[in-house]
Amino acid sequence: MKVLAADLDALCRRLRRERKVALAVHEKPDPDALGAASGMLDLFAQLDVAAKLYVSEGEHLPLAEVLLPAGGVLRGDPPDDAALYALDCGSASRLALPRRRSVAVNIDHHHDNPRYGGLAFVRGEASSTCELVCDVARALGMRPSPQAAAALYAGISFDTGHFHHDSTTASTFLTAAWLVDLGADPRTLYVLLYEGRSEASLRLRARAVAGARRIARGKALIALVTAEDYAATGGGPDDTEGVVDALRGVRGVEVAALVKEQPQGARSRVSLRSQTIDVSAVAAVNGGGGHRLAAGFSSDDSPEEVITWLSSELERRLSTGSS
Ligand SMILES: [Mn+2]
Repeated sequence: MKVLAADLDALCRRLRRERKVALAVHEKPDPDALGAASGMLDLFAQLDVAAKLYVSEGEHLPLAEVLLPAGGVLRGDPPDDAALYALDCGSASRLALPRRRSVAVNIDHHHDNPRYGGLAFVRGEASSTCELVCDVARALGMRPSPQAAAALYAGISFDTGHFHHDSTTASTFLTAAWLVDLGADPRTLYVLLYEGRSEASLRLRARAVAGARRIARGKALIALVTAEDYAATGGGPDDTEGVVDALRGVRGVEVAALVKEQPQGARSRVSLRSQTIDVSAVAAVNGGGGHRLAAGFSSDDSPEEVITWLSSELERRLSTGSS
């Protein structure tokens, strides 16, 4: 029999003993966070443990009707007697919960996760939290339901840029194949995640790409989306998926950034993608975070102010080659 890593073994023992569990994910949850929640809800259901996902009022849950089981989510604070599981969240302060409270279990793949919580199952090199949840399921000898398998596959696809980021390993493909075998449909999930966008979204993305600025002799491209662009196209801040990846894919570009004006909350939101330097360090200067090659941050400065700062920061980092 294969010997489990100590943290995974401890987690499996703990899962079997739980009575009542609250799951939580990072703010502005993505399909990896929600897929991981769906996978854990399914495991707890099979283990006969009461579990719900808790999120703050007003937090948008993308593709929730597909990724999450009906009745699996509650708004507001989790009950005090439930063990709190943090999923896909690199820092306890970024959980999408109304109040901070102590984390019992931390399951995540952010390389800068400080291993907070009573028990941390963190693998900085893993493609996604969904892949880690699959590792947990296999360690328990359990198989996700078809709905959970679909949600977990969606999370892996999303966090790997559909199986092409450098975190994509043979295990990632084997896990994806396992999930397809259990009922995840690759075609349906691809359409759901990457197609079926509105015409407004296409026109908004076209404007963003057309206006992209060259920094550091073309080693960086920065695109800007403002309230004016939303008004002109009918699109919104959620309609820019893929812009930053398209910029990064240009020959000679090492870093791409998308700066978005936000109608609510922080004034600007920035997504960073890199082929070389560590952009999570750039995001961290502004209180953001993420992965080495994909990170982001929010700012109360105007988009133009953010671009000015970002331009000189990237100019400096790309000229010295420092990361
Ligand atoms: Mn993730």
